[in-house]
Amino acid sequence: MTKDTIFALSSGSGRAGLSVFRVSGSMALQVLKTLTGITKPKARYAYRVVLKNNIDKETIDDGIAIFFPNPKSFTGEDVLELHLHGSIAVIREVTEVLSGFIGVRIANAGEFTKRAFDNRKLDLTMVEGLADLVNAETKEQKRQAHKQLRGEFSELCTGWREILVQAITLYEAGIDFADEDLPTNLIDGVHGEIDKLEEELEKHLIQSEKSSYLRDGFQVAILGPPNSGKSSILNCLSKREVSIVSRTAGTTRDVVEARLDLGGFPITIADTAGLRDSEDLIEKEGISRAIQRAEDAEMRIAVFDGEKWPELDKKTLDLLETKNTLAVVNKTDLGFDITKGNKGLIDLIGVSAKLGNGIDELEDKILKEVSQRADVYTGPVLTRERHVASLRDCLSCLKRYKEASELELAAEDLRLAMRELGAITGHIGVEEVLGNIFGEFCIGK
Ligand SMILES: Nc1nc2c(ncn2[C@@H]2O[C@H](COP(=O)(O)OP(=O)(O)OP(=O)(O)O)[C@@H](O)[C@H]2O)c(=O)[nH]1
Ligand SMILES: [Mg+2]
Repeated sequence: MTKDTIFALSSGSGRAGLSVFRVSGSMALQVLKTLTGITKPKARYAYRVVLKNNIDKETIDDGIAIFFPNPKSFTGEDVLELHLHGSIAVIREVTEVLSGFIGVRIANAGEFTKRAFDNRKLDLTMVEGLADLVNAETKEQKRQAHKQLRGEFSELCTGWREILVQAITLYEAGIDFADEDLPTNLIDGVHGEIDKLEEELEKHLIQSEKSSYLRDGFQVAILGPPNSGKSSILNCLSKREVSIVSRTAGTTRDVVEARLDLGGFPITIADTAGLRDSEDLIEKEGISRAIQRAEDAEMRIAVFDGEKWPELDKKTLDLLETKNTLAVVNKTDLGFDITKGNKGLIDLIGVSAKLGNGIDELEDKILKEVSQRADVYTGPVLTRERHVASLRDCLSCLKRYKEASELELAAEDLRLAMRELGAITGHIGVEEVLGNIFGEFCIGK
């Protein structure tokens, strides 16, 4: 059974300078012929064309047509790209005309990429890299997505799998020639290789977990006494009025978040309820959420109230005992000297959320903390839970392998470990994960 030819608007919908339609499948050439009269297109050549309606020969639009003959195309099928004007009327008419061809229909979400996967143009990790690239908000996220799309993680998995394939081959030989003894030095050699592999997988899991903030955002929590200006600092950093600012102590109750891009890193900054002893149930809940958030965050900003200088709030001072906590005193515009009476807090920085003074320095300190961690690991990061789960399962198979009492059992554990690695790249049956992954794409991808 031949597959339907699919098409979609691959650029964003709505009014724009350009709209790009992509058509993939065996009818792509026929569509080109009918709408433009070009019968033998040069591969990947940009033709200036006038698109005419196949029924009344009225002009639909003019633009560029490029034909990518299979298998050298994104999907591995014949692909036609039409670059037209980005008007709503053009988009509507082209959609209508393309749907009118027999065997041509609108693509489902992620269907182009699914075909690329089916035709082995991309493996699963690359598909995920593509989804990440499309969704990347910051430079670092984009860099990581490019790596994955280029296949760096997939190569790593293939290398690991290769080690297991060789080990299994040796075991199979041992099982087939059970009458003769398998030389113990061969088995010892396999043990050694598996030990090394285990070590590498563990190292990769640990290093990669450290970098998970690339995907989820680096978490920073702002804490301090009521009225110290925590919400004002959040608004300054995010350059928006995200959080309510008022003279009333205890204004912020819930955790208020803003996402920023600092030097290419995604950062989530959380403003929290002021720390104090309170009898108010809602405020109490807010304070316990603040403390929870402080514990979960990778970095904390402890804000002291400059209005009370040099009195330093005890609860906020205690925070400084926790790792990665930056001490900040706000309201320097009130004109006090932060070098006096600061109780030996050398790393204290003064800011004024009101005037914006010192905010650059605060940003630099946050960025320094993030980039220090990013330098820890430059290899491909495990960007998905399923990668982590498969590597963990692979490791437990390898642990079982070492305890196996018989050759057959040991070989089976190696095979299961290999399956887990294969599941990451999609080289073995993983139907159930496919739906989830391709569902992340919108139509036209
Ligand atoms: N002079 C001066 N006043 C400031 C500064 N930053 C904030 N304020 C004032 O301090 C008061 C409290 O500011 P908020 O940002 O609401 O303080 P908060 O720490 O979020 O307070 P809670 O949410 O109640 O815990 C407001 O009246 C602000 O206008 C500053 O840099 N200088
Ligand atoms: Mg507040």
